[in-house]
Amino acid sequence: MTSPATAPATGTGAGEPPPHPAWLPPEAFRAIGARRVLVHGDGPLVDTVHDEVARACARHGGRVQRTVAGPVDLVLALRDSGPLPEAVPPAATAAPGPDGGSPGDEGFLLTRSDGVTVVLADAPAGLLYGLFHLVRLGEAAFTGEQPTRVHRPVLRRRMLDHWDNVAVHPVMGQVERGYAGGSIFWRDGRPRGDRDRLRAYGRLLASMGINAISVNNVNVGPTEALLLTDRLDDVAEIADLLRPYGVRVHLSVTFAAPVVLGGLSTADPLDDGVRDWWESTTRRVYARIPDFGGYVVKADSEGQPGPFSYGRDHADGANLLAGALAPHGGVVHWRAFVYDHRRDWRDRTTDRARAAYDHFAPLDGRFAENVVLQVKFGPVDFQPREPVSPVIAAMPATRLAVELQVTQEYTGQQWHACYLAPWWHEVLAFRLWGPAERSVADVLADVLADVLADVPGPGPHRGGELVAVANVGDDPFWCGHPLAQANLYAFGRLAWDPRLDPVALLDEWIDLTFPASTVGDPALVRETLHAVLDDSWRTYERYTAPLGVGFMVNPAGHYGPGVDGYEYSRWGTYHFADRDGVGVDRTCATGTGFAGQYPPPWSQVYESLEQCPDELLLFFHHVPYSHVLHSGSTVIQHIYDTHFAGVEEVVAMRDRWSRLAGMIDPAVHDRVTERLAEQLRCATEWRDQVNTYFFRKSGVPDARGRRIH
Ligand code: GCV
Repeated sequence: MTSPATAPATGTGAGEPPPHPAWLPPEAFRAIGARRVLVHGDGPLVDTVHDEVARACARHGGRVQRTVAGPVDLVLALRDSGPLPEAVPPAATAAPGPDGGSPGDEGFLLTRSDGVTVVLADAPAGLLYGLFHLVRLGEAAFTGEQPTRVHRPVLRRRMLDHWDNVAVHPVMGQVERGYAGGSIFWRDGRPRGDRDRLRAYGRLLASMGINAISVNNVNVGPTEALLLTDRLDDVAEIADLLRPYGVRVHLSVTFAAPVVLGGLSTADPLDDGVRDWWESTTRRVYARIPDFGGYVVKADSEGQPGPFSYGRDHADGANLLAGALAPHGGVVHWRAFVYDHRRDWRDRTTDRARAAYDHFAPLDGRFAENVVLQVKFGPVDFQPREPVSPVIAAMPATRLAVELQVTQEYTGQQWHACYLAPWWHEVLAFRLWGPAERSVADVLADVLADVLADVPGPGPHRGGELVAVANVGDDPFWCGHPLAQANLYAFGRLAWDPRLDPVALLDEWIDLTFPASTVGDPALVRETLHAVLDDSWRTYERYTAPLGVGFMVNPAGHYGPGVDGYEYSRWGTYHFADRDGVGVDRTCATGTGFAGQYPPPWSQVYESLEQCPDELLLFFHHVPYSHVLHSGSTVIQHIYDTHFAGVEEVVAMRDRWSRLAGMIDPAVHDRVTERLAEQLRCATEWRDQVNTYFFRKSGVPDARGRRIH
């Protein structure tokens, strides 16, 4: 990509200073570490809880014990580890309140009475999540009497996918779409070997509730393919390091593995020899990694092999792998990102946005129980604005994972401050069958099926999960941009409960990352971080592609503007701007028919020029520049206004940030300052190229007479 020339050096491996603590600085543990704590229970995850508390107590003056000896302020206890210690007040074990129910295998009960705060869990992971919940609460966990509350994750699996390559890819490098240095797992074909960094990562994952990761790119090259067989030990080592944090490891595999690894002449999913190969290979994986999570597969997509080569469909393909994993409790994440990436741009009859629905909707009901169909949140490709994918509404009999992109491929590549949680919140809150019906979050929330029984909308659904492409690397700040840590944190928390509020999540992240006792003026720090981040996704949207049209990025890496960069390419992402107008006609009446893939009312809303929301207008319609938006502005004037406004907003972000000099860690301040300077340069370039392009196409001057080149 056109990476900014000022890219700072990033960490290079074992033996380096520890990375930035992100949202788990020692100070965030003060409230726990100052208490007398009892940790009750056994097993590796309980040991993790104990070690966390012990470290905090060593630093902040408290003490931790595993059997009762004297009074305690905090009990973290597994209920099935024999009789509860007497330190647990009787009220704490009474039936939970109205939001009750059992905590299950990942939840916990939290209560406080008689001056003792109690976390009770039925399984070790619940205790670990309970501990980090206390960290978030801080002193508030130790005040007053608190009635018993049950906390459980809404989604069962909460997963991050790493697009990390084991061997450096000649074009994509060590991490495909990675903007934070090298991989934390791999370097130059070998394991990176920084065990401390992986433990620190496991800790961050557990603290936000992530319980699954995949450790290699979905584009599986020859070296990466070997992780399934000859190099399984490398995967096992990662699994060993992350297990104490309740994180299960998954592997991206190539559908052609029976051929490229097994020496078979075919990978046909209906061939007996192929099935035997997957079964025996998978048995060996579980013999080595008993809690292995499963496979992630990108098939028949962007050059990856798949069942189409054998005249089979994607249910045949996914069920083959699911069958091999089922006896061991594993799952296959089968990606719905299937489209023709060798299109002729002259052909106006086909539409990339249609592809996932066309391929997968007819297969609903045919996928095995342990197949999770992983669907990108939008129909095209992680743009800053797209409609929600219609596939999510079309497959009630299929378990779904909605895939988000935390790595900022199309949202400023961690050079731009762009807090994405408000965007994800819009996606998750989108009501698939209309304003009174179920949202995307509802569809995914199978553990709440009982609660949702009286929520209107088609169903029942099989439920699902949230998955995202990770944004971390071996950068000292994990994410390149220190403020991009907020995206990682917010994703994890939304995966725990997709209904959480993005502004509240930002507050949580601020409280943990910038504890009040460690910064100059806590109120100013909070206010500034909100001023910089709250609206930053919309700011990014304003200075880049307008009104949902998408893909005006530089094709050489997707950073910075390239208005016609994809216009005459094979990738199927066009805006069709000419002298009269711009946008893609995806209506049923005169266009590609994509609007018809939605259930009503959205099919009618998107079909209708009058009803289509402004922010998606050019995704669904080709309109003249003089078309008047709901906002009252014309399309051309909207383009000019938003691009000028977007740059002004970045100037304001930069100025606000400068006031924090001397108030926070100077290394963080400097890094963000540097990145905001680059963001301003790049936003200005976006503004000038987009405005100039449309001025030259349309010949319409800016009504406010500002400078357009
Ligand atoms: C891993 C986009 C990205 C690719 C990525 C692909 C995917 O096309 O640009 O780098 O490949 O999505 O999600 O599989």
